[in-house]
Amino acid sequence: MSGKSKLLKVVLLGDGGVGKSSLMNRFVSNKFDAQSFHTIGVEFLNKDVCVDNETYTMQIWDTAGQERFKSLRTPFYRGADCCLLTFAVDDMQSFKNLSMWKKEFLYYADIQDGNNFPFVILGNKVDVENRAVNEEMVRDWCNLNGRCPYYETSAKDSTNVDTAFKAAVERLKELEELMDERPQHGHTVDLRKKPKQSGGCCN
Ligand SMILES: Nc1nc2c(ncn2[C@@H]2O[C@H](COP(=O)(O)OP(=O)(O)OP(=O)(O)O)[C@@H](O)[C@H]2O)c(=O)[nH]1
Ligand SMILES: [Mg+2]
Repeated sequence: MSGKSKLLKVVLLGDGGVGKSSLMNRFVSNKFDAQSFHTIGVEFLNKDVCVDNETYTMQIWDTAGQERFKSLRTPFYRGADCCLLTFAVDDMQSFKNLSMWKKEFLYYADIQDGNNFPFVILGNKVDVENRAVNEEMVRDWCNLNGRCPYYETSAKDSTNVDTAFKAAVERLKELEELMDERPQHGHTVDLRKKPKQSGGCCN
C-alpha cells in the first residue's frame, strides 16, 4: 500500500428527503437519526476507504435536495471525481428526477462526456414496506445512462451502504482504465518518415 491516500471528491445528489445525509452519516459515523433535518447548502465529511489495496480519502459532499437551495449547492459540483445520484424506493418522483439531477450536475460541474463520468445510482430506504419503484425500471434507466452501477441501500439498517460508497471508487477506477486503453486521438503519422527496413517481400 502506498503511504499517501488519494483524495476523491464525491458529490451526493437527489431530491430532498431521499436520505442523502442519512447515508453519509451511516457511512462515515455508523449512525442513523430518524428525525434528521433538511440540509441547507452543503456539508462534507471525509472517510478513508481501501479499494484494491490502495487507500482513498473520500470527501463526501452532501447537498441540499430541496429546489429552493439550488443556488447554494451548484457551486460545489466542480472538481467532483464521482457523483452518487440518490432516490428513495418509496418515492416515484424522486426516481423520475434522476435525469434532472444528472443534467444539473453535468452542467454545473462542466463535464462534457456524461456517459463516461462515474455516476453510481442509489435506491435508498429499501427497508420500507410501501415500495413504489421497481428494480427493473432503475436497471433500464442505468442501461440508458452509461450502464452506471445501481445499489439498493438502507441508511436505517445499513444495507449496502459501505458497498455503494466504495462502488463509486471502483467505478472511477474502471472508467479511468477504460480511457487509458482507448487509442489516443490526435496521433499523427509522419508521411515523410522513411519506413523501417524489413526483410519482407516488398524489399
Ligand atoms: N426508513 C428509512 N428512512 C430513512 C432512510 N434514510 C433516511 N431516512 C429518513 O428520511 C428522512 C430524510 O432523510 P435525510 O437524510 O435528511 O434526507 P436528505 O436527502 O438529506 O434530504 P435534504 O437534506 O433535504 O436534501 C429522515 O427522517 C430520515 O430518518 C432509510 O434508509 N430508511
Ligand atoms: Mg440532507
